[in-house]
Amino acid sequence: MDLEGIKKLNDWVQESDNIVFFGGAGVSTESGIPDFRSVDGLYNQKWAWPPEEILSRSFFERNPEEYYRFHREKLVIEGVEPNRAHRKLAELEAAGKLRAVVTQNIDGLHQAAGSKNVLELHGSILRAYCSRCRKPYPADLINHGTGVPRCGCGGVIRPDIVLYEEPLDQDIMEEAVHCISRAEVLIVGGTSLNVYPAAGLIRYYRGHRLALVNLGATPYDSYADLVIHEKIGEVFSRIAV
Ligand code: CNA
Repeated sequence: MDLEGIKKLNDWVQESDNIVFFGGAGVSTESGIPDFRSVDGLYNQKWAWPPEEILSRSFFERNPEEYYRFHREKLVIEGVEPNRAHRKLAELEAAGKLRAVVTQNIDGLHQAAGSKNVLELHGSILRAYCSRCRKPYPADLINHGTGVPRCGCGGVIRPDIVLYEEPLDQDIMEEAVHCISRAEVLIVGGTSLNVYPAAGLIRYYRGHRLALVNLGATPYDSYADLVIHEKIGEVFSRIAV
């Protein structure tokens, strides 16, 4: 355990009331949701197409049946609960120390833990809408139904997530840039920093307290002021509020 690194991170957290967290799939692996790139992640499982192809806009339009088979089997995981990382982040926000959670995750676990200001760059599988008339639908309909769910207007109902080949929501991106560029401490965790444009958000940080908490190495390790290669839940369990 990198106790020295964790102590430094804890000191930074104690000294600041302007912390921003930016995270990805690795934040939820300790809740039992596989990430994409770890050895037992989605990219290393057998499936007829690579996940990034199934999760693309053109695939969804071409083959919604297969998309939904993957969606229900792999994206919807029953009975998951927030872990120590989600809960500590919510506590830090409630204590007035953390300004925002910027996440690439689509699982809603930050909100389930009590976080309020969550910027979901890639949307959420807990919301759905018609791809033709944009009427909102309860997520249960897509996550637990069978076949391809359709709206009364005939359009296919889709999850409110950003598929590959689709742009990110500009308002959410701008708010994320706003928070990150003004943050005193930026904690980046549980993300391989391989998926753009989200990964590029780190470049907007202007401070000198950028901490990277990730199991594996990332392309930004040399860019950070502190790198901790440990499980994020373990690390946050050692951070005081
Ligand atoms: P990724 O590319 O799968 O990378 C995850 C990173 O987390 C890897 O570098 C791992 O080493 C690291 N990691 C795994 N477990 C832990 C842990 N316990 N503690 C610390 N680090 C850990 O995922 P990214 O988020 O970087 O990629 C972005 C994609 C993945 C986004 O589009 C997400 O929507 C998508 N995704 C989301 C979820 C989810 O919502 N929970 C799950 C799987 C994929």
